[in-house]
Amino acid sequence: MRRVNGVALLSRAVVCMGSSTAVGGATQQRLVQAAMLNTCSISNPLWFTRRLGDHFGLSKPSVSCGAGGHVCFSSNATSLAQEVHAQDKFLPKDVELYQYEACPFCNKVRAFLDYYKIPYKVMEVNPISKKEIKWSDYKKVPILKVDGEQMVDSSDIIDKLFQRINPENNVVNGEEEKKWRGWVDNHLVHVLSPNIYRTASEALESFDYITSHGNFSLYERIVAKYTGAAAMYFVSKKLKKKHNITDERAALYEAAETWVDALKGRQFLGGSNPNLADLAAFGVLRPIRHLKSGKDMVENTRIGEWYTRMESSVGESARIEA
Ligand SMILES: N[C@@H](CCC(=O)N[C@@H](CS)C(=O)NCC(=O)O)C(=O)O
Repeated sequence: MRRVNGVALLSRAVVCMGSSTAVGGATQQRLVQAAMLNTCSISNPLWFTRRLGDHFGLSKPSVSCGAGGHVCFSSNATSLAQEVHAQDKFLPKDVELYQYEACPFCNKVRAFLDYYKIPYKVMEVNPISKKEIKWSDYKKVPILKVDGEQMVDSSDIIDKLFQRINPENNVVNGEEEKKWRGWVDNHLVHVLSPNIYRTASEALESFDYITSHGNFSLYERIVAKYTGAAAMYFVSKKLKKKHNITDERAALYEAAETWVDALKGRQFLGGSNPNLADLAAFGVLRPIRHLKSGKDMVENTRIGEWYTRMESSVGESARIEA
């Protein structure tokens, strides 16, 4: 039977539905290191789960990921309205996004590119071999190549692109926008994994989505779907504790309501048009929107109207054929 590096597969597959930050940084590093040392038959989900369990110690530090901009901005600049049409200032010839389809950080970058109508090619990375990003020293996704220049880390990528679209502005974020971009990376993303792997059927649904949208071989797809779902069902319970979540759905609903409250009756956090925080929140929620957790969230909270406004504001994908 073909043997694959199971921990690597799973750690990479799961990261993209919100776990990367939850199990990120040092812990993820350990997973990958462990993966390099251990190979196993991934036809053995119990082994798989146990190995994962070994590496998900609750005492391990949570690592925040890519909290947004470091630069200050005037409050007027929080609305992106005028900039949507400002692309005559930024006309890259070739934009390539190396990504996992279901990765929340990649989806943040996609939401930005779509909103700004910046045509981009998608290079779907195989989470097991990662051969598509062998050329890079950076081993995570997203990676954006803009006319040959490598950009990494979703928030940094967005800051850089935003600066290029608005070269005359030497400031990027208003305080409110910055705060909520941080909230997306440091809170909202952590609430997603316990929800999408909450029950066995939801874990299967999520892995069906991950494996059918990702760059997996047929064999990898089948094995990852079932072993991944089983393992993540258990791992998500640990993640819940780690992030002090008692009721994952309640936490998701609360996050959605918190977001709606932050809008303070405005169409978007940016006012009449989305700002970078709107795009970030929309980006990370987009992959779960049509899973059971996303449907529940829309049915049970007030977030649906904002989400629908975001869908029409972001519009069609700017993705072009690679
Ligand atoms: N702070 C980074 C986090 C990126 C990240 O953790 N990406 C995950 C996928 S969602 C990853 O590539 N993990 C490493 C792996 O798959 O091996 C960002 O915002 O871009």
